[in-house]
Amino acid sequence: MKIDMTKLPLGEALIGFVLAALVVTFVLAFAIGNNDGGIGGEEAVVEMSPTPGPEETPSDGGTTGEGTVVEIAMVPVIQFDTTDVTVPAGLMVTLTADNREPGILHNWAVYESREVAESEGPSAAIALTEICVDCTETITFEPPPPGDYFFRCDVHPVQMVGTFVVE
Ligand SMILES: [Cu+2]
Repeated sequence: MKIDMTKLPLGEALIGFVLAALVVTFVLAFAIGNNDGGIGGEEAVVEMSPTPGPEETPSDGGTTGEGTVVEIAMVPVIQFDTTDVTVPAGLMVTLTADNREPGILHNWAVYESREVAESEGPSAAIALTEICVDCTETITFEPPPPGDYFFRCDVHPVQMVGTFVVE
């Protein structure tokens, strides 16, 4: 029993020594490794580059990727529902003229000016729809350079007039 009592602490002391040595070795190795890393290593820089994605389509009021959409109606009594049509320059215009006045011939025609319309008539129109009754006409045209223009119904050139603005 006495031998066992003395052996046990000795064994524990040995194990403790070995463990301590291992710990010291490990700590030293870790510290050296850390130093090596510190000397040779540089801070990792993660560059945030914008991810290339699908280009966003600019949204312009009243326009689509294909151009500008305009709707105008002829309504009782012998009038357009608006006297001002404004479109951006450089975009094709798709204009729909909706004749909602039963039994009455109308069209929509845009001219350089009222004077040109009155002196030269529909042959001088920059763009125009067919004269028709109870109908809807759609035309596509390239707008003239920025400026103020004149539109009318060729059948009712006094009552049905307005301003076409390209800006
Ligand atoms: Cu008319």
